[in-house]
Amino acid sequence: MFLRSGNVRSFIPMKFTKILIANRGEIAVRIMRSAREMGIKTVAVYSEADRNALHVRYADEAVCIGPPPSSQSYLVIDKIIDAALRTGAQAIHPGYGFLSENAAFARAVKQQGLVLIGPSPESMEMMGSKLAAKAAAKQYDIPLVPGTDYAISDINAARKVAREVGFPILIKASAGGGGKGMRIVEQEDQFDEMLQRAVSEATSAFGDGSVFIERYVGSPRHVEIQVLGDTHGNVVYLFERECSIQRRHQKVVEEAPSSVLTPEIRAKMGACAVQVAKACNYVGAGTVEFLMDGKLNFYFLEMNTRLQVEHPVTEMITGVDLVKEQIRVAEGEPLSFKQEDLKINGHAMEVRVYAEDPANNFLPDIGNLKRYVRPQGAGVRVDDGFEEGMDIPIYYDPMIAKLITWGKNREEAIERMIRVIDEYKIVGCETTLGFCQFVMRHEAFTSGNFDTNFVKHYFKPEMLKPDMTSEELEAAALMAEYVQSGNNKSSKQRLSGNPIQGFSAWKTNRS
Ligand code: MV4
Repeated sequence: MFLRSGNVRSFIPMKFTKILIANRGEIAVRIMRSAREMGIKTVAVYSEADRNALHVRYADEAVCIGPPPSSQSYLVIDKIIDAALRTGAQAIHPGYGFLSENAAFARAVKQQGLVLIGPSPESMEMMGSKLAAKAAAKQYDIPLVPGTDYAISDINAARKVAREVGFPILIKASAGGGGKGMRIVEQEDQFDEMLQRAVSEATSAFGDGSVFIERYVGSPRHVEIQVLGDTHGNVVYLFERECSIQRRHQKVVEEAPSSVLTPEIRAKMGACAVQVAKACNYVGAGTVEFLMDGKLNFYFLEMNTRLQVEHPVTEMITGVDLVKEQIRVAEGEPLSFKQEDLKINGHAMEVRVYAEDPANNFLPDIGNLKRYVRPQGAGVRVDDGFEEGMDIPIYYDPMIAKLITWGKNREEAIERMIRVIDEYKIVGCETTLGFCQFVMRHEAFTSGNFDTNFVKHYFKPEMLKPDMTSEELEAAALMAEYVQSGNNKSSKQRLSGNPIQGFSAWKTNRS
C-alpha cells in the first residue's frame, strides 16, 4: 500500500500492525499463524454459530458480525469493513470463498482507506469474466481450447464454428467458472436447443447470458500454476499443482509437482501463467488453471484471483510461505525472492477431510467431534479449524481439515499419507478419510495414470463400509479396477500383483 500525502503520491511501503481476517475455519487460522510470525496483530470476525471456533480463540481480537447464515455474516461487506475500522486494522485478508473474489468488496475496502490483501478490483473483474480472460490470454499467444473467444450472438455463425471445431463441443457461460454453467453438445442436431438453454440458464444464474463454445476435451487433467505478483511489476510462478482427483468439481486430492510434466512443459506453462498474470496487472497470490490432454497439450482455462485451498502443497515443495508473501506485497514490498531462487524440493500430497459420507453420495454428515486426534510426525501438516468436543456447524462448507504430507519423492509422500490417514482418529461423524485412503491405494493413482474421470470411473459408494481397515480399503481399490476393466486379463494380472497400464494413456514422468 502507498501512503498518499496531499496530491503527491509518495510511495512509502506501509507496514501493517493489525489485520482483519474476513473468513472462518482452517484458512482463518492458517492466515493468522503467518501474521503472528510477522508480528502483526489479528482480528477475527465470527457469526453466532462460530462463537467458540478455533479462529476466534486464536485471534488477538474478535468481532461478532451476525447470525449463522453467511448471507447475514461472512458475506456482508459493510459489517466486515465496519469491524476493521472499529478495531483499527489497516488491511483485510479475505481467505478463499466468501468475499475473496468479489470486486465490489475490493472496491469498498479501498474506498474506506483500507488495504485488501489480494488483487485489484480490476484484476478480479477481468478474470471473473471467462471471455475477458481468454481475450487477454489470446494477445500473448497462450494456448486456448479451439472455439470462440467472444460471446455468441448469431446462432448460425456459432453453429458454423461448432462444426469447424468438431463435436462434441462444450458451451460455457462467461460468468460461470469452476464447472458452473457448462453444457456438452454431442451432435449438431442438439446444438440450437442446447445453446438456447445455456443462454437462459446463464441469464438466470449469473445475470449475464454471454456464452462461448470450446472443443470438448474428453479425459483431461487439471493442472494449475501458482503465481505471485508484487506492485513493482515482478511476477513469478511457483510451479504446478495436479488437481485431477475431484468429484463433481470438488477437489479431493491435490499434489505438487504433477507426475506427468517434463521440465520443458513446466517452464512453458509457467511462462504462460506469468503472462496471464501480467495481462491483468496481477498483485498477490493467484492461480492460473489449465486443462491438459493425453498428449500433454495444455490450454489456459481461467484464473482464480485468490489464495486456494490447496496452496499448502506448493508451500511444502518450495519452502515459500504464500500468506507472508501476500501480506508483504500488500504492504508495497517487493517479493522476497526471484524466479531463479525457486526450485522444487521433493513431493507433497494433500487430501481434504470432509464431514461427508462417501457411502451415501457424499451427503454432509455433521455432528459433534467426540474424538479428534490429529496424526503427527516428520513431513506431516494438518491445517484445520476444529478441536475435540466441537460441533461442526451446518451452515458452512463441511471441510474438517486438510491433511498434507511431504516426501523426498511421490512414493514417500503417498506412503506417508497412507500412514497418517490410518492414524487420524475422528469419531462423531462420517468423513472422507476412507475414500482418500481408497485413492491413495489405487493403482491408477499410484502409477500417475489418471485424469479428471478417476472418481466417476473407479469409485462406487458400495465399495466403502464404515470402519474398514486400511487393508480392506486396498482390496476395495483392487476390486474397483477389476470390475471396471470388465474382468479382463490385465486386471486379473494386476490383482495378482502385476502392475499393468490403466484406462488412459497417461505416463508418469520420472525424470
Ligand atoms: C473443459 C473440459 C473439457 N473441455 N473445457 C470444469 C471446471 C472448469 N474450470 C472447466 N472445466 C472443464 N472444462 C473443455 N473445453 C472439462 C472440464 C472439466 C473439469 C476440468 C477440471 C477439473 C475437473 C473437471 C471435471 C469435469 C469437467
